[in-house]
Amino acid sequence: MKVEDLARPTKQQIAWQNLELGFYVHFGMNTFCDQEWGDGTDSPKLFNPSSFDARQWVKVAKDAGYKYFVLTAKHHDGFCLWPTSTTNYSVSNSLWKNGEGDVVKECADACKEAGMPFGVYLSPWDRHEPCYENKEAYDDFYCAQLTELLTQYGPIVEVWFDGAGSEGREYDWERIIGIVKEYQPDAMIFNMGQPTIRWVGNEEGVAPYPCWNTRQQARLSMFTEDQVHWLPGTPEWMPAECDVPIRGNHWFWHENDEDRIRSLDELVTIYEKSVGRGANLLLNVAPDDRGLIPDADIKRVQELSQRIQEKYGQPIATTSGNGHDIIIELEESTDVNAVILKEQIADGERVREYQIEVEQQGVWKIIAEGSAIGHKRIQSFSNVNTKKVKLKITEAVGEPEIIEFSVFNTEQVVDGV
Ligand code: FUL
Repeated sequence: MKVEDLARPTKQQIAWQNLELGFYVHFGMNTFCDQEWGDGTDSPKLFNPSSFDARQWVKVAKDAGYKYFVLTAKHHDGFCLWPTSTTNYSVSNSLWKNGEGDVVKECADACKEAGMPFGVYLSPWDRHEPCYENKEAYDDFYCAQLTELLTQYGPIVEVWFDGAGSEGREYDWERIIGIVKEYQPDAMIFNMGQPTIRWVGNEEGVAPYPCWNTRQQARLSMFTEDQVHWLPGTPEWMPAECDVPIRGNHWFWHENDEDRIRSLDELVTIYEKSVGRGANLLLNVAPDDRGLIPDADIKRVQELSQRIQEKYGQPIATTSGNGHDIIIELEESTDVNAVILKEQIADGERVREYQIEVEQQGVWKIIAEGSAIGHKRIQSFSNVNTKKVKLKITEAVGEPEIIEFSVFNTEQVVDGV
């Protein structure tokens, strides 16, 4: 392959990849019905959070270092969290705020105040809407909903098109994508139509390695092995997003369910296997039926952010540069056990194979190897004592451009963090 043939990101994709960590919020009718997939028959009167506070949600995210926020404006049950003109099945018919409330607006406003990019999830599959059976009528309906969301709530960072339930169903993607491009041209489009970002292929928060930033192997949903059918003009460069709920297999809140909260170690591993493999991590933390994120989830979110800081907040040494061999010389012999690598993705994924070497008694020794670097690669290895660490790129397309090569000892407790 020639360097000019490498796929390259748009500046919007680069900006999105730099966000790395997203906060996903599943909230809606299911929150009040102890279920994950409502069938669209639950009464809107059931939606009635007693202490709803979108600012609390955004604060939890912001304080823990999340850089974007995605809300389920409508899940598969069809219940809309904003006062839409398209259906009565919405907050307008609930008891919450006497039907005057708007969850989407409160989230968008809280995000704006916090400087947090805001995104929306709008399920194509709709189990409530009677016109879902009629393709043309539902395309109109869905496009009207999307237009409301993309025109009334300020800038949107990402539109999350969930493939679940839509296996085998055709929507008017040309028209849907046209709406996104018209009203939110900078928004990322998740996995359907003419996407700019793709689903990683599981709900465990784990990217395979290597996770090249190209379109191969994308799938529509958990329920089919089929690849997604995308419109012509879909870009070659297509970074992955790893979505995962903090409570195992539960996207929505359920009572007495705290024992599903993933352990800190599991979450750290998820971070290392998502962000550490060049994907974004979209961690779902669900508010309860009061409309608040429960303390137990907040505690775990905070612990995770602290652990990430402790491990990767402060490198022993860092450098950058172009070429096939990049060496870091430490001030003294030190125990090291991890590196972070980043390449200049604007110029494509040039690195195809690399090794990490350390010098011991004047001899270079290979201690780790890999292929993709892309936006970010976190790689751990057994503790090794050395004064010199080398990134040796053994296969590349064109000249490698490394914008970060950092060395860590992740077992060392960093003062003051
Ligand atoms: C899936 C859905 O079916 C789940 O309920 C959840 O919304 C997840 C993010 O995507 O496809």
